[in-house]
Amino acid sequence: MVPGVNIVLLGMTGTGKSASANAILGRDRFPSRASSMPVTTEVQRAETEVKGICMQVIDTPDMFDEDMQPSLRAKLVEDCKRVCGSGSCVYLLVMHVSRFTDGERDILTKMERAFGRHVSERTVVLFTRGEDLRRAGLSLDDFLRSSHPGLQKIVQKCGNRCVLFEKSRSNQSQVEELLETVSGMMKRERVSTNSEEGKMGWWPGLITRLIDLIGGEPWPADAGNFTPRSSQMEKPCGLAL
Ligand SMILES: Nc1nc2c(ncn2[C@@H]2O[C@H](COP(=O)(O)OP(=O)(O)OP(=O)(O)O)[C@@H](O)[C@H]2O)c(=O)[nH]1
Ligand SMILES: [Mg+2]
Repeated sequence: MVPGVNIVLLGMTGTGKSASANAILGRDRFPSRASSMPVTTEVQRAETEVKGICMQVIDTPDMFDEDMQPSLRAKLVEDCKRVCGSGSCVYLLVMHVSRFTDGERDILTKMERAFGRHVSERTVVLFTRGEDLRRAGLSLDDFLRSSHPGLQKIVQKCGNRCVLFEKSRSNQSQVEELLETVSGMMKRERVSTNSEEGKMGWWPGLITRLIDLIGGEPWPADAGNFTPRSSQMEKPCGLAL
């Protein structure tokens, strides 16, 4: 197995981070439910493998909640970084299409504070509740064109990388779209000679493998259904490329 990439899900409570993480994993690994209180309270991780690439999916609580104690936020950010280890990270900013809230206006600034000023270059905006758009006869592009300027700014800053998830759609096809977006993002980063990890040497190798493996072959029928061996569950994906 080729060691791997960290997929970190971030966003406000109730946006569907855990549901989306489960869709990526192809199994109900993380609790996800309707609730007036935050459901996820700790950073949690699980692994999956797609075409030989180990992906560590990292689900997080809403760590950008204004009411959260700064010390707790700092702990969650540290937990997240520790779980990621030295592995490459892709961030999914999870938002739902039904509302753009005040707390989300400066979410990228908060993400930059927590994970570094280049975080938006590695972020894909993942919109949930795609069925709400479908029912209204709107495409994601239609939605974005008429969306709040603050949301448009976030999407632009993330290189216009967006995907739409919905509960009733096949996980496989939406996860495939997501991974295509991720591999496109990594491809662009490969041509950038300024990337910090590029200078470290392992990032280009991983990107090449991701592009070759994800982009080059048809999607396997069992994608997302990988059940990690217990030893793999214990240790985060390394980067011994
Ligand atoms: N209809 C619909 N419901 C969704 C979708 N995605 C998530 N949900 C629902 O939204 C609710 C909240 O989802 P969670 O995955 O628990 O949200 P979360 O972001 O992990 O929330 P916290 O753990 O509290 O931060 C659940 O009832 C999900 O089933 C979607 O695409 N469509
Ligand atoms: Mg959750």
